[in-house]
Amino acid sequence: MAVRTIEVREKVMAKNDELAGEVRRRLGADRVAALNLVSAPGSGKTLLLERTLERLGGELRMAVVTGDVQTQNDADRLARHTTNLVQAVVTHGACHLDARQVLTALEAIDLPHTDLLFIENVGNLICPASWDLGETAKVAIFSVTEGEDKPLKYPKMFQQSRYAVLNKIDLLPYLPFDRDLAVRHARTVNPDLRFFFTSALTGEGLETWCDFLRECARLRAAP
Ligand SMILES: Nc1nc2c(ncn2[C@@H]2O[C@H](COP(=O)(O)OP(=O)(O)OP(=O)(O)O)[C@@H](O)[C@H]2O)c(=O)[nH]1
Ligand SMILES: [Mg+2]
Repeated sequence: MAVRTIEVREKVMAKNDELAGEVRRRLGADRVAALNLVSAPGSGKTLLLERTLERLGGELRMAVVTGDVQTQNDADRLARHTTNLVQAVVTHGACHLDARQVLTALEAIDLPHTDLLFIENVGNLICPASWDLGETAKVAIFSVTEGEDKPLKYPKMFQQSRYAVLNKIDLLPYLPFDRDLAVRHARTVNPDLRFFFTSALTGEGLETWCDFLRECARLRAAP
């Protein structure tokens, strides 16, 4: 019985990888850089994207796919900041997006006229790490209210990500959170992680984040 379960999972993952390859091919054909934002619930993915759309909307052509277990609240929030279509995927209980959902969402996006695609994954520190969506890179977001140990407790998320955003730094004066220790923990599991430090609330650090996105759009890749 156990062996059969593993076979099923392998088949599902193999199919997902095939579809992720197709997503990657389509994004590559139109030279669109795609960032898959992964994090625990509530670390600030949507607010960071809202601020990003506000700041870069006049400059870059950005599209968004958001995944939620239930409701399309995030898509509604994001749609207020862009005239581009925001694609909502409601997973009805699934704890991550999969490549088929992204491939379907791409059908409605004007890829030849898009520089950057953001995928806001379902808030979960475990499942999204295992699913390739055909993205250019994963960005792990964690916030100072979550504790410095999260990279050690959920290493796969940080190993699979090329970038990390430490968000809610406006709260640092009020919390016993050691920022250097958090970075050290993250680099223990992935020494190549490139870090951004942001407050999506106050705007601190967002210029560096936006410069990075400008570079992604210019290269049509993740630097
Ligand atoms: N103080 C502070 N609060 C923030 C910051 N970023 C987000 N928040 C707040 O944190 C809460 C969660 O933010 P969201 O943007 O909804 O987080 P999320 O990661 O998209 O959440 P899910 O999609 O549910 O996983 C909201 O109340 C935000 O206003 C920040 O930089 N500083
Ligand atoms: Mg969200």
